[in-house]
Amino acid sequence: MPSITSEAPASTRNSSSPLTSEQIRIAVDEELQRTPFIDIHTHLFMPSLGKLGLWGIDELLTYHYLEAELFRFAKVTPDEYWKLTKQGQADLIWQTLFIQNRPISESTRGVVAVLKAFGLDPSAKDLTQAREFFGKQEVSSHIRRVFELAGISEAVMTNDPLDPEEAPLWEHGAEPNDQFHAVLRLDRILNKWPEHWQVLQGKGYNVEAQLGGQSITEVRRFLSDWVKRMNPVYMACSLPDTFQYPEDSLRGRLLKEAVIPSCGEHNIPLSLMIGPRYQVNPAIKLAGDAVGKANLRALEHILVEFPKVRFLASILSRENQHEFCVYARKFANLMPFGCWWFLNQPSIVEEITRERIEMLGASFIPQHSDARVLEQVIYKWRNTRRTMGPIFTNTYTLLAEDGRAVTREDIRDDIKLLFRTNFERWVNLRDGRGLVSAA
Ligand code: FIX
Ligand code: ZN
Repeated sequence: MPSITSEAPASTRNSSSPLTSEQIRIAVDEELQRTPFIDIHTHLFMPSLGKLGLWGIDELLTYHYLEAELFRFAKVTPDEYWKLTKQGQADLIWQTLFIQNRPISESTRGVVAVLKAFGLDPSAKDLTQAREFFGKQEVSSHIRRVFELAGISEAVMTNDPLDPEEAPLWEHGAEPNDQFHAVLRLDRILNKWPEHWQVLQGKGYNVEAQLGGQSITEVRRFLSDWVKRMNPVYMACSLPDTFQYPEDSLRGRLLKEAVIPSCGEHNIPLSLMIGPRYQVNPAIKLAGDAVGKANLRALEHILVEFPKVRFLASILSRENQHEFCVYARKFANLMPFGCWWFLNQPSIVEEITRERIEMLGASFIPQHSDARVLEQVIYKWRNTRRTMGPIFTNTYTLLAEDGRAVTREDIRDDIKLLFRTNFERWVNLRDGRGLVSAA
């Protein structure tokens, strides 16, 4: 597994001379390999958040993507599966998807790539060797090694201020880590206010079930308190495929009157992740979510109403991607990111990325991993680099054919823009300049 080298490849010495199409291909692959990416959306956790952080072979195998695939092959019912121990579940998935059948799906092949990256046997008849290896790892040094193998410098987390396990860790002062950035995730507030308003009330915020009285002011105070506590690079929420805006609803009011104004006040973006059809099959738990085509007029109305607020957005349905790309041409305060979840398949990543380059140039963020288990970043970013190589080679070959000489510097600068600087600027990370003036 190539790791990120600091020294530039020998052929970079003439980085400003025009490249032939074969040299373009080599330069693209080398610059993709040597540029450390920022992983802008994951479910990974910094070491001080303890057991929330998942890693090792049993967690890799019981990933909800693989659980969904297990139920297609094995006779086991979900009820029977959930009664197994974590190791029992992992053993069943290994035997079913990796021994009795061939690991040819994106997610099963990913586990093969991770085992290979650590020199473990991807054809082992059981998990003894893998469990022994991961059992010996110390989490902080393991994280550094995994990030190096994945070619990422840092990962952006998903942090839920209303998660009963996570919130106390922050309230007691979770130690920051320079390889992780926090995100204030607001699904419980925006999508499940009826079930959660009393948690805020119990923490001293004077809020009400129907958002009466001081509720909006108090939600904004809650958000400000958590911005101070977490120092998030952005706020985020996932919204269903049925999401409408404006909407005369608790969610509509919370977005319009509290969350988006708070992002403007704190000069941080709001990430809108639109399109899941939640829990179409609750029996398989996290694996039970599906996808639906969203009405992107909702996104359009938000962008028009809040021109001074910066938005990140990822849309889950493949059928929404073209209009999503057109919206990014209309609104400079919209930063499209990633090929999310069911879109993170090479065949679809290629289609989406090519149309984004054709319509947006290098003014978007091509990918995030959405990793839930630490070592997944190794295969998710390996696959991204493998898919992006031919796309960028084609892009620069066309530019050279149409008459503009292409240098290695051009390629390096665009890869850095796409996988680092666009995000750094958007969230004012380090000395980034916002691409859109702040509120
Ligand atoms: O809302 C989200 O952050 C989604 O990415 C997750 O809920 C989803 O389960 C996932 O991990 C997809 O890759
Ligand atoms: Zn996610």
